[in-house]
Amino acid sequence: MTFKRILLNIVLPLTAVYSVAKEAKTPINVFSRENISLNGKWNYIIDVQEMGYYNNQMRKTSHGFFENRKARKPTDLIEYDFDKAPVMEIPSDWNTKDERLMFYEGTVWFRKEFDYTKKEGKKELLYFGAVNYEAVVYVNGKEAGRHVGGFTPFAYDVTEMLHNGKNNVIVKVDNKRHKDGVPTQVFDWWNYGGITRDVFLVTVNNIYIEDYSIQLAKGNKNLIKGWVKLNTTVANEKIQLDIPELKIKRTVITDSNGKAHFELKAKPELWSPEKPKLYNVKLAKDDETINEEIGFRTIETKGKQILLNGKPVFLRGICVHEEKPFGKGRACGEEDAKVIFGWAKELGCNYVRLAHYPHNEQAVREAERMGLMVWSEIPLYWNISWTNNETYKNAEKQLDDMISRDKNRAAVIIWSIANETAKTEARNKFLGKLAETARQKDSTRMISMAMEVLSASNYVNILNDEMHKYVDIISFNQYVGWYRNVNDAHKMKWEIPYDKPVIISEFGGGAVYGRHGTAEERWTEEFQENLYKINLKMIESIDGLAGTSPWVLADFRSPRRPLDDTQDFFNRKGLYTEKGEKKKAFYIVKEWYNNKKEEYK
Ligand code: GCB
Repeated sequence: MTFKRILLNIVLPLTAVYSVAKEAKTPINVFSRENISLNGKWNYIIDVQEMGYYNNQMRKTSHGFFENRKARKPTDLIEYDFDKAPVMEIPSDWNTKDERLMFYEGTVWFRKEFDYTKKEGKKELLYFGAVNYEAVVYVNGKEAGRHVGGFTPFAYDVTEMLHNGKNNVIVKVDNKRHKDGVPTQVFDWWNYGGITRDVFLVTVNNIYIEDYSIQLAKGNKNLIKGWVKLNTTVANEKIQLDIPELKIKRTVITDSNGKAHFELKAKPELWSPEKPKLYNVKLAKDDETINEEIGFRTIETKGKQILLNGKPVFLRGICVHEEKPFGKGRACGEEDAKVIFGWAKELGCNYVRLAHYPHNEQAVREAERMGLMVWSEIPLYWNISWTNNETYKNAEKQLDDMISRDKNRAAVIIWSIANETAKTEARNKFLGKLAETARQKDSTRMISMAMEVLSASNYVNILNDEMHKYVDIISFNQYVGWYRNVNDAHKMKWEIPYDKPVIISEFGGGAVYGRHGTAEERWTEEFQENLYKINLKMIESIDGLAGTSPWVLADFRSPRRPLDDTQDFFNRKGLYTEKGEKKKAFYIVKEWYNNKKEEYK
């Protein structure tokens, strides 16, 4: 080897390391930090065969679309041009924004250009609220990182990749379904592709507050317990913690892990659906201040009861998909949440099951402000590859990111690890490990998962699931009246042999708004109304019933629902239509919830 070659061998890898971004732990509460929004207009190119990434031998192409090249001379051959490509408003799904993409599952490239001036002593974290399903992120032609999983945030430290003047971020987004993915190839909701949540450049100091946890200690109404963590393991750094309304002002000091633990005696007014009291909490380090809104409440189970702030509570819930009202695609942000949760409140809810994946952060914050308790779930749905270790890692990462993002939300009372998974040894092992991880991450909340009771011998439905050991709440979905015969409902008995609270996490049936007929005619509002009457009567007798979340708040898009003139690619089990029109069954549930409210006063 020549001297030059040896030198290159040493220098090249070093320059490569230097120019590549570091995956940063997603900074908590990006909304309250100094940031530059990269939302808005992005150019996009549809790339069915991924020719912007692979050559015709399916090897990585040497000139990918991430290079953002331009034809300079008339003889140049470059077969794409972001400047000429159409524009999409981000955040959004691509399916409802471009007719050609309604059913599309594949790759679309997005590009954002922006002006930037370097800031001395600051770091820039490129943050994505969510990209479905896989994202490869480039900054000025260099790869910053890649991320898998469509509903959780991620960030890269791109400080070294930015320069003064015009910069670009290019993202290769791929929403293809995979057998080993989370979720897998089959799921009953629309596989909206795109950059579906906010994109920010979050500006932080070199040493900054990366994360914190501030909640009541488990079961103790007078002790606030928590920690603050810096991005580096530096000791003796001071952080100011201020809760003015509680007259708390503290300086906490980091240990050698860059973390400061604290306990604060206080008598906060407790957060509840009736009075969702939130306190302004300030965390400051040097010239950076983060403003939080924190609610304080206790949540626990006692035998078959759920206790909120020490008192038995009935979860008057509804399942909700993250769909924009009026059929306009993936929901994101406060305004959408206000409408969606407004519908739930009108139904008389104090609780929402956010199905079947973590919803956007602003939605969870809005639920909290509106006084709705939250069940938050990861998309471990139906036929997961239980023996695949990569699948497990993916699931655990999504769980970890969900808990990490929303651990300060008083509204969140349940972490759900799965929905309707068939019982096998491998599944129990996978889910058992996941449940233990959830508990380790957060021992203050309840853990659950939607189990199943699919049939009954002699009309006795027995819930028999090994996972009962791992969960705090026994939840199951049942579809008597829709997938099972409605006439059997009054004969049904339910045996749930565990001393834990029971939630019916789903029940319901479909109806087309405005279609009328007899209670025997499927798809009519009368059919759905009758199904609800019969179900509510049936489930009243379930021992330990502590809550329900009927399926579902509003009609939502699903590729599994093609029946023309009835479904038209919408799951029609909504109590509302996607436009917010109320079906007859709405009033049945509303009345039942009114009664439950009185009962639990
Ligand atoms: C279920 C699933 C839910 C479906 C629903 C249905 O059990 O959990 O995601 O959409 O049934 O409508 O069949």
